[in-house]
Amino acid sequence: ESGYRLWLRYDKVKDPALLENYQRMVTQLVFPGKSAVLNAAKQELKLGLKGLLGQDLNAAAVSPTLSGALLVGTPASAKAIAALPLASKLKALGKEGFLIQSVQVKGKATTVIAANSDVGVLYGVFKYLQLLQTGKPLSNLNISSAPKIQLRMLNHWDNLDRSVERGYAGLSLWDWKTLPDVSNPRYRDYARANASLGINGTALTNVNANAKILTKEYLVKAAALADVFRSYGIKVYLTARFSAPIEVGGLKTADPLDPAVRQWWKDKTTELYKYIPDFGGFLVKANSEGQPGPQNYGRNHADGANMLADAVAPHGGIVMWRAFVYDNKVPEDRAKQAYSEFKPLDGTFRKNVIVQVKNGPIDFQPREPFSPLFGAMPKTPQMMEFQITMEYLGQSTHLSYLGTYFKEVLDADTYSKGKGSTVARIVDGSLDKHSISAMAGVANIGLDSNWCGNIFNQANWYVYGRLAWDHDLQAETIADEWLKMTFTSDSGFVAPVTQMMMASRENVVNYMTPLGLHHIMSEGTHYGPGPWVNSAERPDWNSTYYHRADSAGIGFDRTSKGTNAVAQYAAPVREMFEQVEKTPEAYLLWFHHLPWTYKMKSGNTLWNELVDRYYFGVSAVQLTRHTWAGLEPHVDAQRFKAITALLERQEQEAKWYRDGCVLYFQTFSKMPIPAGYEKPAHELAAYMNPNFIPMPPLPAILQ
Ligand code: BDP
Repeated sequence: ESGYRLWLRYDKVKDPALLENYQRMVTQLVFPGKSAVLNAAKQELKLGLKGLLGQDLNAAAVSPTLSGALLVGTPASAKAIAALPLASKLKALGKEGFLIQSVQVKGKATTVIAANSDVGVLYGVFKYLQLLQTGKPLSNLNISSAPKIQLRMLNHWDNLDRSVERGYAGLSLWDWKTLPDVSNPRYRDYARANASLGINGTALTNVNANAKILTKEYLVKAAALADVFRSYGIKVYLTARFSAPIEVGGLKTADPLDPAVRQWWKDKTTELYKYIPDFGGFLVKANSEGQPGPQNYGRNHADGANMLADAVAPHGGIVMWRAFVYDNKVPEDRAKQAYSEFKPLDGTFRKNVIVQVKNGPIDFQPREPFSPLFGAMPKTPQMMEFQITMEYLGQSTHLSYLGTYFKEVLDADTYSKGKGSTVARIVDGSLDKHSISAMAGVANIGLDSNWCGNIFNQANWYVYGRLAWDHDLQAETIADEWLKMTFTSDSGFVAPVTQMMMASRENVVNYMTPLGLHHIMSEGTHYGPGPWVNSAERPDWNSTYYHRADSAGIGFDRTSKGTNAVAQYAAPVREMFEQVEKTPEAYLLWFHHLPWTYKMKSGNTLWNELVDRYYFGVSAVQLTRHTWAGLEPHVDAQRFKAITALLERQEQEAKWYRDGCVLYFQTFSKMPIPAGYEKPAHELAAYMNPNFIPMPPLPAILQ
């Protein structure tokens, strides 16, 4: 029980009555289609039915002849489906949607899984298996589902040497040395897991790109991966290093307006499509954190993106151009930079360019307000970039279910076109009627036996995929689903653990960055507290740049009296953040610098409230540990032990964040830690020592 099987375990249904009922409902498989994708779907369905129900069904019949038939396919691949009156329903489901419906075929009770395309069938099969895995009834089914977002992407920050930038789950899955000759079975299992969520694109390489990926040597390797993923409806994308024409093309410049450079990209792209005929397109980080880009030549982001867009357009490809930019000059407020650089370019991008925006204006912090760019460029499709790998939220050690985080951002109302202009509606393209829509999640997947470094982090991969398919789903529903599929359907387990998960991200916010604090972690690793960091290479890599604590108070004044970052938001969001009384306390210190004695809604002083939150965060983790300890009878020993050890570590580390931050901020507030709270174990100097560790290294079982 290493966790390798993820949520696709397919263990036999435990409840005998339910098993018997299911076995009666599934007696025959009618699945005549034979394309690569349909074969993958069939194989999955057979695997699932064998595991869950112990039934080894062949798929020989062309039409249902028994009650309890499962009829699967498209109207084109299965005559029996074409004969059913499903046309109008199917029409509404588009390219990738599916339906699962209880019907009668010549007097035989039949469940039909149908779609317009083979990949829709694959998604329907996974949904059907999920019904069995989560103990749902199989009678009177009337399910139809279609994705709200077209391109549902994982972004791997994987390097060609197999290291993973901000990866906490081992080496990269992509074994560039043995590709294209060796196809590791993991590639297929990776594709299965993604397809089960509806993820249909993967950018294989780090945004801090290496131009070598564009050479023939590597393109054939990427093509071998694309060959595996294709049967699961997944397209491959690559990161394009802007200076590639110089580095691997031998040109003197990478100026996007230079005809030779433009031609180089066109030729390179044509070559690429020879290897990967359904290549998705390029993902680009340019003029950000030292990466080359069009600004090196006095051009703008649109010049750069459009050049690549022109190269991929004849092949049907797209360009995902990132808005995570900051370079050279340190701005007075980094939170303003993406908007300042991109908003003026609205309307100047080609049709096949989509701007990829991180969820917040800074950088994947435990909590950020939504990026003001969302809704500010109505003529340009904008996609969401979430970070599934938990660079800033405790990496693979801390339990932090990100479903609540993703939902908080997607549900936020930008008011860009009045009330109801949620981030989700901008990202799904419905608000501004865009023809492409996309969402990306920075993957948390590696070679670890459990894929994600921590079994609970599998839930973040899962919830990301589910929300990319349907952002209206609730985080709690998804947690419940994941738990049932990953552990057990026993409510004595599912109910308390769902609650644990739902509270978990707020706990992390509390003991790391409560009340709108941000970017106060240790430098470089981004692990552990570091509010004292003040000597980084760039001022905006310093914690002091962000928290601005002094004897008068704490927080970053982004109101009109400060950097006026609030002006980047549409009214009335702008007014809400401008006025301290109206600003939700979760974002208080993001937008305001306030005195230590500022009176909070609770009646507390700001100082006492801050301390309360830090302590509350730790006690909530303690509670989580106790809850988990009582659940041993429900979980296999291996996974129980692994999670127990991680929760113990999380508690120690939560104290480390709490004590480091509280003691440091106390040097400014000069106010006491309120009575009743346990004293920090050490003096501030001990926490500031870069060699401080709260606990000895991880036990071997977890490494
Ligand atoms: C930051 C990471 C850095 C990434 C960067 C990005 O620390 O490793 O390269 O984001 O998104 O948060 O480009």
